[in-house]
Amino acid sequence: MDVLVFGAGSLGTLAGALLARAHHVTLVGRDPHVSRVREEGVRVSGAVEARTTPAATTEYDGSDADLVVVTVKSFDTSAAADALATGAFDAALSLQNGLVEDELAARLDAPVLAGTATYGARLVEPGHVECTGVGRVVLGARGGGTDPRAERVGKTFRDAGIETLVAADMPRRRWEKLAVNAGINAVTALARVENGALADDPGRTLARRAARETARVARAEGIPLSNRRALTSLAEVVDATAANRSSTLQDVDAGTRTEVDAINGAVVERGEKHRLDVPTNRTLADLLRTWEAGRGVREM
Ligand code: KPL
Repeated sequence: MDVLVFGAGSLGTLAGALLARAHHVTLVGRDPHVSRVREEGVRVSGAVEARTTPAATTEYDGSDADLVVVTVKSFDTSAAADALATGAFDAALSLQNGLVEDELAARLDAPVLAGTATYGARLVEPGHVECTGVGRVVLGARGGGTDPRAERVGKTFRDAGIETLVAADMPRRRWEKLAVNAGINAVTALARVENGALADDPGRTLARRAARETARVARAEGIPLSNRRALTSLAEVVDATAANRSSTLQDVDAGTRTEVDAINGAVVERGEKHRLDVPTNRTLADLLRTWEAGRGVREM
């Protein structure tokens, strides 16, 4: 299989390096990371150990591939879609935070599958990614139901030794993941703590409030996500990723823009559509946006 991984951040690099155990992979990312990958390959350490040699480039040249896995930050989705529109793919899989698959699907001339990934990843230095926790990739048709292309992509991931489940209820799973991210990401970034700190109060209560509000908005959108399911999933992820620094905390550590608009911001926006007040998500979004504006990494 020819696989293009668009976005060589921590998760994209980990996915690309692991997929390269069984497939021909090209990583699209930024320097100095890409140059190091070209010279020395990728080193994966931590919960998974591997050294693989995917191809790597900073400029996607429009080459076709069997599969493109999109791992860019949510706010880079439309730019990624514009670049990818110059190529041809049998399928595209989004492994991004937020509910961004529809934006990809609107611009790409390829079937777009939805996915979630709970593998923990951290870029240690150019060419070196640490797998901080073996999770799972779950993927399937964007609108739910079965799709033979999802089965094929699932096999592509499993052939490379990646824990993967093909699911028929992706809309619910995407919202469940959004509830988990709404609970964990902003709180850990603002408090500068690992995910495990949310097992105890006061972080636990704050995270649960944000997740519960998200489940309420999901139900208003017609998605059958109970508060119970959202809170159980939140507790499970906090436990399974206790030692992780969330992707938002990693962004804050690096002084770069966060995905708050696609996480707590998206809950506020969808809530407004249904006249639902989501005060915890609103406060978390406002606090992180204030931090971004203060750092000059947010265009107001
Ligand atoms: O997706 C994540 C993230 O950090 O963005 C979780 C699941 C919270 C793991 O850290």
